[in-house]
Amino acid sequence: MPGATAGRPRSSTIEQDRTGSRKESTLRPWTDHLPPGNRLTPGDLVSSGTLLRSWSQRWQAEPDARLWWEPDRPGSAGPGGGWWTAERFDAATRRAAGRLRGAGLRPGERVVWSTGSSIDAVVAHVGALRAGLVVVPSNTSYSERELAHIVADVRPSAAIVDRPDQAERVRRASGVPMMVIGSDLDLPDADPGPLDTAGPDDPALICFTSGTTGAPKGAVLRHRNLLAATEAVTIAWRWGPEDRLIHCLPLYHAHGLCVGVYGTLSAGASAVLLPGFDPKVVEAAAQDHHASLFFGVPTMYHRLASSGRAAGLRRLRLCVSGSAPLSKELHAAVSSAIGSRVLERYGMTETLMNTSNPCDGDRRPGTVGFPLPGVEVVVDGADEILVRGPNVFDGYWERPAANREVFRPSTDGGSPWFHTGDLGEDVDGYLVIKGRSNELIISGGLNVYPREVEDVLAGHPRVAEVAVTGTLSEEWGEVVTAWIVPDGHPPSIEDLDEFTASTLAPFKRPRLVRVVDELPRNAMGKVVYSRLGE
Ligand code: MCA
Ligand code: AMP
Repeated sequence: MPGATAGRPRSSTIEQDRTGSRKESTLRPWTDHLPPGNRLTPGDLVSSGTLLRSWSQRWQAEPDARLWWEPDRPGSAGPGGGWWTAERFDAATRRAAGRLRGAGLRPGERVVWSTGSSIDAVVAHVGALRAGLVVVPSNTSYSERELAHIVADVRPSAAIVDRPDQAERVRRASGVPMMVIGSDLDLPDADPGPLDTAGPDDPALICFTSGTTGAPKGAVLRHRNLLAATEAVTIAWRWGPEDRLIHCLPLYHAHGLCVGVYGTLSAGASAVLLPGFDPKVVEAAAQDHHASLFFGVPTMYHRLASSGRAAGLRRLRLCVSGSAPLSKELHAAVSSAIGSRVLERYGMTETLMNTSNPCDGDRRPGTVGFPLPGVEVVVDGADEILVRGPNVFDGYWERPAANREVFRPSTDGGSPWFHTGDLGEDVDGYLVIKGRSNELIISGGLNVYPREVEDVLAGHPRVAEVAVTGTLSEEWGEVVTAWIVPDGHPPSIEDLDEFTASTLAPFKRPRLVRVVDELPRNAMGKVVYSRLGE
């Protein structure tokens, strides 16, 4: 079982890299994240079995607890915005599970879930999990080509979407008749039967994440992975019932879903669920709702700082940044505006949260802290970050070759290590991310794989050769840049936008075009990315 770790945590782990060189991890031990006197063991992290079981017990015990607030949605058929109590959420998710079962969906079947941020969407998601379905979150901006890949790969029985154009796209992408359901689950009520029966080893989510081959792969996350990762962050960040999160991240990525939504429910806390990110709305919500937590990607912090609204987060207890590197300059600017140090952490779709700066203690800018409870992290002799623990997935959906590549046996007889592809350094017990072992571009917290964009652009009639890189940007971290050897008149950005409209999500489309006579290549004929622009 690749994801499991047993026994007491080690403060030091020795591991061998692929070339056989050995390296010792001296990162601070995960026990340093625990409150004084807490004697947690890795087994405790997963002792409640699944998130669903612990949530439903909590909802029954505290039915009046406030869970979610959402603004009034103009045009919504459902009840206006406001607070959702645990009792109401429990009942709504039961009803949702019943409707999905009544529609013929059975435990273990896959359901694509591609929605904006709303309570309806959260209810549909949790209802699907309660019915034992495997949810496949999918970015709402994916084109028909990107959706078709996911649909062909996981062969879902249904899709839950919240926009008519999205429904149309899913229908066309599937190529076969498939049930497409609105996120309000406007289906006949039915007896849900037994709920929350999924076990710790059952798959809960299949999250697509791009691979170096350009074809996104589905990371299968089991219920025990979700539970271990959620418990770890709630303990490390002292997340409790008094907390209130401003949630403005998309729901279809692990950051917004597995940290924002699951963490809120596990901590018995509450969240203000915003439909998107707008600095003015975030500032107002933080004040109006006496929020204590904010989670964002660096682009959000950049926009908060440059709009002068970061100070609106001053009353918050904790502001967390992740998904992409937070520069020391932005860290300093935001920390001074909010009056406390931003807490930076490091995660991945395949592993959920790996390391974090401490909630109590020294938060070091430019670092992502040290392993979260239950997680083991080492930097091997090739500087690659390796991870194992109960949070780590155990493979991509139907991709044995890729799984052999990313999981390597350990030399200590323990679980195999997951090779993250991230390069790191241990600086005085804190992990510093130095880059990637491949050419991944991170734009606004979203991953873009150059190969996928290159493959699409190569089909343009006036593109003879193309290479794609990221260009540094203060706001986005990196912006997608296409280096083009034209065949005739060079295509403009607008030409490329039009050309990629039905094939690439907007965040993957080039923002800059550089026209060149030739691409720098090595003796093998491979493009040397580092020499582009020389
Ligand atoms: C939107 N656009 C983007 C991006 N987002 N382009 C490049 N990179 C992006 N990330 C496009 C829009 O489609 C639009 O295109 C144009 O940029 C301007 O849109 P704008 O309104 O300014 O953008 P926005 O809608 O405000 O979005 C910016 C955002 C968003 C709020 C930063 O990208 C976002 O929510 N990012 C967070 C992503 C996230 O959750 N990542 C976690 C995955 P056009 O002009 O053509 O219409 S990583 C993860 O989950 C792991 C576990 C982890 O560690 O957290
Ligand atoms: P994803 O595959 O979308 O889950 O993105 C995960 C990747 O985001 C990681 O492999 C890292 O490269 C990057 N990442 C996440 N958090 C951080 C961080 N705090 N600093 C730098 N990179 C990060």
